[in-house]
Amino acid sequence: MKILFATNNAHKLSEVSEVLGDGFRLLTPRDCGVTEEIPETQPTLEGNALQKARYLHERTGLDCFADDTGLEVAALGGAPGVRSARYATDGHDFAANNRLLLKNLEGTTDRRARFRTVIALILNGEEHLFEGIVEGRIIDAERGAEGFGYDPLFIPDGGDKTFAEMSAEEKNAVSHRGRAVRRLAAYLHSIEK
Ligand code: ITT
Repeated sequence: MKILFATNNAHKLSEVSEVLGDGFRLLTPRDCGVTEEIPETQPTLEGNALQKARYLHERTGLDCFADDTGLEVAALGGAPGVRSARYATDGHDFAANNRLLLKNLEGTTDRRARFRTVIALILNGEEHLFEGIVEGRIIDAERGAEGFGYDPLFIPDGGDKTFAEMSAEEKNAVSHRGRAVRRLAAYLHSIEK
């Protein structure tokens, strides 16, 4: 099955294609001639995921899906949440975001946090949402070089490695995105029959 993934994030693309496996061929916006930044201006993950998927669907007419993800930190009232990409600056500056997160948590003993992914799928003109959550905690200094974004600061419950110390396979097995994508895949398989 051929399906368009509305992302400009290469890390996400490789995580998602690994979980979906050989049965799916993922197209990118660039493959379809869309090279501009896809707008994400909504106040919720659900709103942004739908906005990205609708934007591409309107331009290409193809079945497509988008993922919007946020890191929700308990002691910060759920921040950075939907603003995770632009926490410290207007761009996607992972290092600056991580520095700001550590600064805002200085002296805080409650380190609980979770990643939440919402996937919006538009298939045959109909919209569907899938969610994946992983609970964990924020450590006080970066560890590991794999993954992206806040991965070097996040340890999922039940282990002691950060996401950035895990292989892609290990991260996908427990991550927010892995969970959401397995739900998406189950749905796509169920309607293929
Ligand atoms: P697209 O919108 O093009 O898909 P993006 O990087 O803007 O890519 P999001 O808005 O979904 O993606 O993600 C917001 C930010 O959250 C992202 O820039 C990272 O800093 C962080 N993030 C998302 N998924 C993550 C993950 O699996 N591990 C660590 N950080 C992540």
